[in-house]
Amino acid sequence: MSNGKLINVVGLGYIGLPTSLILAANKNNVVGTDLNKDLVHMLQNGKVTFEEGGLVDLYNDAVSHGIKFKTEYVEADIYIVTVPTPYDKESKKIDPRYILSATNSVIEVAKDGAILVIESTVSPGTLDKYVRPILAESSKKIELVHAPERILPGAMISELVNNSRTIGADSIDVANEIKELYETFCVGEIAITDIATAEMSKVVENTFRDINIAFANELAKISAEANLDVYEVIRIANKHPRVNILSPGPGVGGHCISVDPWFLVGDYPTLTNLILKARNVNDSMPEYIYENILEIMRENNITDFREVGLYGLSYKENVDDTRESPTLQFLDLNKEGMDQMDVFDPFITKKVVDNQVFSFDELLDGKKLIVVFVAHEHIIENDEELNGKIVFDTKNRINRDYKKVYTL
Ligand code: SAJ
Repeated sequence: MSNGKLINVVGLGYIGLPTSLILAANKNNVVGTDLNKDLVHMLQNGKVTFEEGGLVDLYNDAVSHGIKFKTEYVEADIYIVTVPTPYDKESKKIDPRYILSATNSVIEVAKDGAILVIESTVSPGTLDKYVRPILAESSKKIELVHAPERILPGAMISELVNNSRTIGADSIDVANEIKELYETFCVGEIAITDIATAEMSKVVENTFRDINIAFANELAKISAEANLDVYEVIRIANKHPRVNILSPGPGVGGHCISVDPWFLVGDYPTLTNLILKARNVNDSMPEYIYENILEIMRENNITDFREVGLYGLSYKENVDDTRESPTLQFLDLNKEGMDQMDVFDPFITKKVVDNQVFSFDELLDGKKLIVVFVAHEHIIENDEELNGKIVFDTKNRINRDYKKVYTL
């Protein structure tokens, strides 16, 4: 691109920040906008706002190419909106407030003929229902595009470059202009389709994954009942050329896999039996972990919950995002003894739960049982610190030497 067009990326969170940086690092004129003054101030003063491999180097590259960070929207040719899309926990329907606010702000400052690219994941039909009517009322001609991202937290930069992408647009010319923009950094296939299909495919991708994780979790319960090692069952079954069973765990967290299926359940309640059941299976895992902890305590004559420590607060390995994390789901159960279990996560330096401690030594001190909810590189590399302990390794990743290890 870099044909003088200005790109305003709106929402500098887990998706928007890497996206704005990689666009700028690839010679696009970019302004990153976020309403959070502290966040913008950090970015204006040489600091990135979350942990992600390669993000600091990308930030420095983007700054050297002239990226600017502001709290206001600017007059631009292309807007890329990456704001949160929460859902209402009761109705399971999308809460479009941030999308609507971003769209209204874009209309205020956009050049006539600008392109509004919504990357945020939305439930199918959202852009037709909420965004198009606002654009239609405006005297400016603003083209709408939906380009959902597929990047995996923990591998964001490489996935931004290598993953295929979807461009949903109303016209091929607009689609090609945005395709060209993404091609300045993306080497993956860029598939062009209509907006509604782009909305549905994104939600479907994450729902597919949620169902497959639920299958692995249900298989863990069955194998435990059958006195079988679920990991050996999966290892053997996955040798089939068309079988790829995922990994059981303590639950499904994050702002994507645990959220997007609910968009379909909320919009199609009479049709989403399998999707709903899979959500229920995954949401049952924290309680299943608690039952296993009680069993392990009984078996090892541990009666004091203060002798149980929980490792991991983020929603998955090597990220600092705690949204919907299985550990938080577990603690939200408010079961007996949970308030006495220390919790530690090397990635989480802010206090997010009452009984959080801030060093691995403090977690280990006085504990007989350590429950591993998240297999960060940190505990894989420091497994010997667990020697002599009883370990409930819900991710089946910890070296078992010199430890009494339980798994799912
Ligand atoms: N999990 C399991 N077992 C598995 C895989 C994952 O229990 O075999 C758990 C993880 O521990 C975590 C949760 O599921 O708690 C989700 O983790 P994830 O790595 O599956 O996915 P996310 O949420 O980090 O990223 C997903 C990705 N979607 C797909 O893989 C289809 C990513 O490509 C999307 O861009 C992202 O959602 C998103 O933003 O939508």
